[in-house]
Amino acid sequence: MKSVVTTVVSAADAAGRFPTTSDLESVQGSLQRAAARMEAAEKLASNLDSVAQEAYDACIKKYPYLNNEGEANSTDTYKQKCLRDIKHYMRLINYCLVVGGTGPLDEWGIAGQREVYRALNLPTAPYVAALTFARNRGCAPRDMSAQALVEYNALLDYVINSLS
Ligand SMILES: CCC1=C(C)/C(=C/C2=NC(=C\c3[nH]c(/C=C4\NC(=O)[C@H](C)[C@H]4CC)c(C)c3CCC(=O)O)/C(CCC(=O)O)=C2C)NC1=O
Repeated sequence: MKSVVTTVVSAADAAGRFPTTSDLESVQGSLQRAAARMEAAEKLASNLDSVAQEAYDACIKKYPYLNNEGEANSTDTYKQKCLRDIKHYMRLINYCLVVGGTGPLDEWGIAGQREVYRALNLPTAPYVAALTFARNRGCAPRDMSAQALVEYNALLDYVINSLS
């Protein structure tokens, strides 16, 4: 599993050197943010189903044509898969918050996603709309502390950019 620590250590290792001061500073920075990330992970996990449901509802509201016959939200199976896909991204975000790096999203969410969606003829704009809704919905201190929200939003931005 990739984390901030393994990323820095394996990069130094591949270059045949010990981690530099700036390598160690980047690990230290990440560890200092760990408490905020853990808080975000915990709050997201306890609310993940409703966060995903709201994001799904918002994207279908923005793109109602998806409900038309033959479109990607037209059957019960498609609806379930759409909501499931959004949950996948939220779970991967949760995992990234825990490990302190984007490894889980990169490896399981983002790698190959464009090819998959193209092959299935799925538009990516609704995914962007769903995740952007979640990005604008989180509120500090109501949902989590300001620091935790920064960490959570940064990962949402990361996925949104990968799909935009
Ligand atoms: C862990 C990471 C991960 C992701 C991200 C993922 C996505 C993913 N979504 C899929 C399908 C699907 N995804 C959707 C989604 C949508 N319908 C809509 O109206 C919107 C455009 C969108 C929701 C925002 C639909 C309808 C299908 C089925 C498409 C088909 O069978 O033709 C498939 C094809 C396999 C399957 O049918 O289950 C994959 C791989 N799978 C993964 O393992």
